[in-house]
Amino acid sequence: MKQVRGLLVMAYGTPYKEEDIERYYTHIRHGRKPAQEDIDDLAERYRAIGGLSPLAKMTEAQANALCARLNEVQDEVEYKVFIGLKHIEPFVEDAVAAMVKEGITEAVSIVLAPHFSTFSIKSYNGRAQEEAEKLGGTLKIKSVEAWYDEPKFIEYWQQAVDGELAKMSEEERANCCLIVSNHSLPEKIKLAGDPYEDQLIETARLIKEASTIENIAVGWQSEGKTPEPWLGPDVQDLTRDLFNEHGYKAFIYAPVGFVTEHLEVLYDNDFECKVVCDELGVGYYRPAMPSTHPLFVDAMVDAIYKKLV
Ligand code: FEC
Repeated sequence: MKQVRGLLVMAYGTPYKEEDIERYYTHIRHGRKPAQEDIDDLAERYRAIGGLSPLAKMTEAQANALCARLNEVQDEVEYKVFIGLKHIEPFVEDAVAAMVKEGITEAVSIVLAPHFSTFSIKSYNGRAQEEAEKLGGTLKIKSVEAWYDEPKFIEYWQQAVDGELAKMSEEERANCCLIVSNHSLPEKIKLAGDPYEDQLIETARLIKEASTIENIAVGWQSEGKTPEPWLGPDVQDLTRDLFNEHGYKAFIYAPVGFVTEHLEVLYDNDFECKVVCDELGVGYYRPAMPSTHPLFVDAMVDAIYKKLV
């Protein structure tokens, strides 16, 4: 019988039903209940994208696709998948406990977010390692830290961007700009030398190099509702500034820090950025997110393999 290796797939998590919104948001705010106005605003955004986010279903589909592919490309070990979420059950700690309970001693973990930050990937990986230690240290987890430059990840986005260019009129194609973005984080991460911003810039550079797009800009989106300064420029302001400066006729949005359609893409891009484009009278284009595309799944397989050797 083959040895079982745990595959811990970690992701943000989303409310499963409307009543979960308050506790989910409270967890995001480290246990402090947000103002009722902010909870209502979030509930309204979920309603605007059809009630709830497709994220739960997609995280499961991505984790299963990754596990199936890992079992297809090798036959030394059998991968068994465990999903661990940041802000709702099954939490990262639940997934680690389930692996220990099954007697698994070796695992590899990956976060469904390509760019490293102390606020994101480091915190997921830290929680997983801490729980494994707390449960006796029998489970050893090798954690992938970042995969923003994986060649197949870039190839996915290159094809996606070129696919949008092909849909444009001649006039739009000659006057368009690609906005590559990630979730904003508080600006203070830069003080501690966090590589998050540089990694996004590098993803954007690699996409530009691989695709036929000529104009490209880097922006931030989905910033939190807290008073501290967040990384900018925000994608909506950036759209207006680029339009005013260059008179672009169309924008392609590539929110490469995310890996599937969910609230931050369906609302912050497809609604908020589209409103700006409509106001300016320019074309709005947003390619499909990677989700379970074979190139994307293989990019994660490659990142895992690099961690294991
Ligand atoms: O579809 C869904 O239901 C959930 C989509 C979702 C993803 C996601 C990814 C990231 N976040 C990151 C950082 C922060 C920080 C704050 C924060 C707040 C929220 C709120 C919602 C939310 N995030 Fe998120 N994030 C998603 C959803 N995020 C909802 C709360 C309301 C709001 O602000 O809109 C804290 C702000 C605060 O204190 O209020 C910080 C980062 C990522 C990408 C990496 C990852 O996926 O882990 C970084 C998906």
